[in-house]
Amino acid sequence: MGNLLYDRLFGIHAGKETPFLHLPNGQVLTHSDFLDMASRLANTLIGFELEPGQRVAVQVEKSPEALALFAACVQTGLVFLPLNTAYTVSELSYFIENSGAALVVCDDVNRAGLAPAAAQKARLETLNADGSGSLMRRALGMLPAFEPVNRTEDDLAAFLYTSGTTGRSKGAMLSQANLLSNAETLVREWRFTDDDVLLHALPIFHTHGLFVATNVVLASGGSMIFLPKFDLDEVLRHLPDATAMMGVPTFYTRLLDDDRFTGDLACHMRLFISGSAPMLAETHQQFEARTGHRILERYGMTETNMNTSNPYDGERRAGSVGFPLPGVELKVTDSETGETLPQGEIGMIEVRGPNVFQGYWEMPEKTAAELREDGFFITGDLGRVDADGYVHIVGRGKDLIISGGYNIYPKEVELVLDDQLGVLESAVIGVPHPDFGETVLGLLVAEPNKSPDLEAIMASAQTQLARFKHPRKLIVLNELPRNTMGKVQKNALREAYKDLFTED
Ligand code: MCA
Ligand code: AMP
Repeated sequence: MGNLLYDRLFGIHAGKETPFLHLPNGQVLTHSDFLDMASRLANTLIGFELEPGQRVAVQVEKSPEALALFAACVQTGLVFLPLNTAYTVSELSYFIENSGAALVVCDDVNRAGLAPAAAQKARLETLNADGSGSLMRRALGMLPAFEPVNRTEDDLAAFLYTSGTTGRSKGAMLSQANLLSNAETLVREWRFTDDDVLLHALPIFHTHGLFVATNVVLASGGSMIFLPKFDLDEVLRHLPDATAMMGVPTFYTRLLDDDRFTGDLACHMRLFISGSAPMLAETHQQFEARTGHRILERYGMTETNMNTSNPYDGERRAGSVGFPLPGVELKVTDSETGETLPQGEIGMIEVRGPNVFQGYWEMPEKTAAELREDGFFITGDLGRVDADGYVHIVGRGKDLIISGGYNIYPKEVELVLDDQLGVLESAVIGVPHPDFGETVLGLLVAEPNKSPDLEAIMASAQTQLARFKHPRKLIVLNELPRNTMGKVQKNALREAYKDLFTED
């Protein structure tokens, strides 16, 4: 039967002494070095007597070892569950519990905090940014060879948690075929080859940095300049050695805000790709004026990997996310009836294809609400298809904020704010922000004759919510605007505060 995902992403590089990871300290790991590391880890995982299909929850800093752990999970048939390093212990406890993870891997500094959550059922190992920790200590004593466990294409390879409108995160189940089909399509569409060197400054706990960036490089046999995070100085320093870069719009606006980012510095590059959040047409135009490059914008989701992309050869249209990828069907429907709308009209974007996930872990009702029986996934994004077939995202049917490429569901933040002393109710909205695109604004109504302590509220939010979800500002209002049905009019609030962070 074999293990196709392993074979096509990793196995094909066995024995290859060409570079895979260029690290900022000058060290280079070849494909062969990387596979040795992955195999040692695979032997370690098997030694823990884990069974294929069990989940491995991983909250660690970006490192070659962290990436090798993904490869080791594919090799052993374990389901890789990467988690944002910004998540608090309270958020992590939910993911560990909900996924029923059999193994939790975290940084040594978080070990004590996570021990109670893991204690019930999961084994706890550590992996630190420098590769130290209990997991690699064990792996170093293992053989650098491992025969991949048999898996079918429908077997699960990863869970990625994505928040929901009710405030409860859902585990999106991704199969081997979901990941592989998308990676191979993107290699072809974006013309990646083994000559490419990708400047990789994204986190590797989300679709963008892991399944788009890393898998595309693995499937094409190229290499990556593997930076721990987006640091402007480091990105500028390494740009001359790269051929391609992928990033969220914030990467591009930060580059444009710096005079050191010149046309000369970018002229040798083959490709700049943007996604995860809307890129302003203005950014697209400024980038072209500065560098002569038209950024290639694409559109995806955790549940679907990539759905659409601007063309490599044809016109890359500012403000558009391009065409459906080969194999992906896209339609625009009436949100109420589900009927397909005439071309050009705005409606709900739905997609179907080998990229679409298998459902939400142990949430059949939520799966049924978003994934139709005929295979179309209801994205929650509102869009239209123009006369030339380009897809435009014009808004969101879901109450979602995207800050610097990270998603925040207002409900989750509202639940925390509503709980605070002196707070009667709250509304959380996204407002424009010059650096992050959007940012979180919390609007509070006080209980009668109370004045909430805003500093204490922020401090309390810190213990419960990841930093990127924190309201950048809290404002106390007399009341929230409501429609005749009693529903809070978030559009009116967004309009009222739209200039809060963008006015000079
Ligand atoms: C960091 N902070 C943030 C964010 N990132 N706050 C809001 N939104 C954020 N995105 C916090 C920091 O903790 C810090 O807190 C303060 O804001 C300022 O940090 P700064 O140094 O400016 O931030 P940074 O560390 O430079 O990070 C900004 C970033 C990063 C480079 C834009 O957020 C990033 O790499 N984003 C990429 C996210 C991504 O990969 N998304 C893909 C999701 P304090 O002030 O307290 O120190 S996958 C997806 O969406 C789909 C599938 C798709 O289509 O790709
Ligand atoms: P996530 O849940 O992190 O996978 O985020 C997916 C969401 O990000 C999509 O549903 C869109 O709302 C948004 N998104 C991703 N790429 C783009 C893009 N190029 N333009 C606009 N929105 C995007």
